[in-house]
Amino acid sequence: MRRITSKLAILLLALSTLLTAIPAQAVIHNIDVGNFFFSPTKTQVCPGDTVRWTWVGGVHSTTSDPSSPKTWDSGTSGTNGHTFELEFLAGDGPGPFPYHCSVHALTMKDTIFVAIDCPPGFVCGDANASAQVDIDDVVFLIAYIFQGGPAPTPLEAGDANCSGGIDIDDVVYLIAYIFQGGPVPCATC
Ligand SMILES: [Ca+2]
Ligand SMILES: [Ca+2]
Ligand SMILES: [Cu+2]
Repeated sequence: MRRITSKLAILLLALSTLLTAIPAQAVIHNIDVGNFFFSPTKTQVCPGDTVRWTWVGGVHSTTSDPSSPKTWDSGTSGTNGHTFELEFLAGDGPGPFPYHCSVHALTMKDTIFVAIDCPPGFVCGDANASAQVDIDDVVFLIAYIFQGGPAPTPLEAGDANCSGGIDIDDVVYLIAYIFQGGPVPCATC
């Protein structure tokens, strides 16, 4: 058992400046864009997932409808293999997200849906389930990792850097986020 000292905290602060963010492991949903279709249609995503459109023939765009709660526009492209990626986040809401091709607005239409069976929502990094991420979560995680304290609920909430496990890196990540303007804990962990 290790006792946490202020010296360790200072070391963590120093270490955290050397680390770069580990991006979330997102599911990528591929949609082909061609004459004159999006395929497949009605893709279902969970928060944190990315949709990647790939141009397979013709001049097209992927452009959100005015009624979509999330706004995007790839611009038109006629290059085979061209891609446009868009991440859907919890903050985008439950959708649906209708979109179209700006060149063929009447014939090329599709809608992205948020799946109903996504994992239950929680705040990543909110290890103590207080609904906010702050120094208390750092203390909670250190107690869990080093001192046999209670586990985060759900466990994934403590995986601030979305590495798939909980360790000192998550403490470093949280400290960087809270005190140093580091990246936010991943949207889905
Ligand atoms: Ca908290
Ligand atoms: Ca982790
Ligand atoms: Cu088109």
